[in-house]
Amino acid sequence: MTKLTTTLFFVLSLMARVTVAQDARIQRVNPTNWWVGMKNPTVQLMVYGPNAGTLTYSLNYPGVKLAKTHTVENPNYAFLDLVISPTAKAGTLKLTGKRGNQTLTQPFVLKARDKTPKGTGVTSADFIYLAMPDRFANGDPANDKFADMADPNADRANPFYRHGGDLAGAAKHLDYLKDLGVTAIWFTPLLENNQPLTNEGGVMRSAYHGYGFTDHYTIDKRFGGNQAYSAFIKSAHAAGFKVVQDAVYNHVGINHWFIKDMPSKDWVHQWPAYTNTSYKYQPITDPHAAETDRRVTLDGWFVPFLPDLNQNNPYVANFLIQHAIWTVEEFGVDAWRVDTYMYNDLPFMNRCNAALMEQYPTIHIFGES
Ligand SMILES: [Ca+2]
Ligand SMILES: [Ca+2]
Repeated sequence: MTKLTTTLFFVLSLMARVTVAQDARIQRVNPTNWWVGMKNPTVQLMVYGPNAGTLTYSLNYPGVKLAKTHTVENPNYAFLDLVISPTAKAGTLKLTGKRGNQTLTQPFVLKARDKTPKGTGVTSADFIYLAMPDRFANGDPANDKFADMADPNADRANPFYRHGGDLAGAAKHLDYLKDLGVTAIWFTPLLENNQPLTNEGGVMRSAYHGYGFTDHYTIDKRFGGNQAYSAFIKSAHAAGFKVVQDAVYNHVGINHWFIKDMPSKDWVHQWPAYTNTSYKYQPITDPHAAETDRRVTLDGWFVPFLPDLNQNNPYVANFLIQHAIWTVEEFGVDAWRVDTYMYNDLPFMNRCNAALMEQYPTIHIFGES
């Protein structure tokens, strides 16, 4: 190439790159929907996509105000504070994002609250049956494994692999649970765990236990997805059962979509070198404990593939609290079991529990210790 054409080539490729960089897209909004008539009128939307944080947002919907847009380190995120007045009607609002001559619109659904009881609670009179859905009953062999998932395996002959159990299988065995005298069903987590096989204790194991969320708003398709959970809870309620959800605030799966492109470096607890939690409660309960020991217990990672969320980051805290409320409202969950309670930031837990109980005063929350 001549010098001139070489220069022209570089200028053109630079322009092409600049044009690409200017394009913004919205790929996700979390929560995926909200409701009118909630006790707390505000909801913070996490908007994600290439350069989604560089757009100027607005909306025009009666009774709903965009109070504030927050941007963070990563230009792919915007956090939008919506205030929903008690007079707002259910419907689909359109978020508009503008930058230069680019305009994007993103629908966001505000549902009406249905009248079915939610957060009714469990008591010591209940007989709670803990089931691991992957291992309980397989109602649909077609959803046992998917080639597009990070762990595409299912094999009942291998104790470390998924076995194909699902919500359809559990729904078919409500009579069995009834016969046992069970009154409430608690599943290990059902949220998507699109995690690869991981080395635990020298053995490659699947995430069939469910404690490594990779998308808070999706029930794993190997369990039947969101529709199967709604359907299961409807039939369980109709048969007189309560349903307890297993909540994990402390950590997520290393494959969580927001871990792959974090809003900010402090989204999770970072250490100069990998630091595991000590699994010791004494530094949390002992008023004379050393601060360094407290930090290791609280902020060390549960295992190398479950990053420890920083609940002191206000966007992380809002994300988790809103997800809890969304889950009870969306699915009609009765009670709430909190995983690894003591490894969470305890003032955060108090705020989170208070927010759930403000909306659902009869809900019961119990924690793992
Ligand atoms: Ca299955
Ligand atoms: Ca922690």
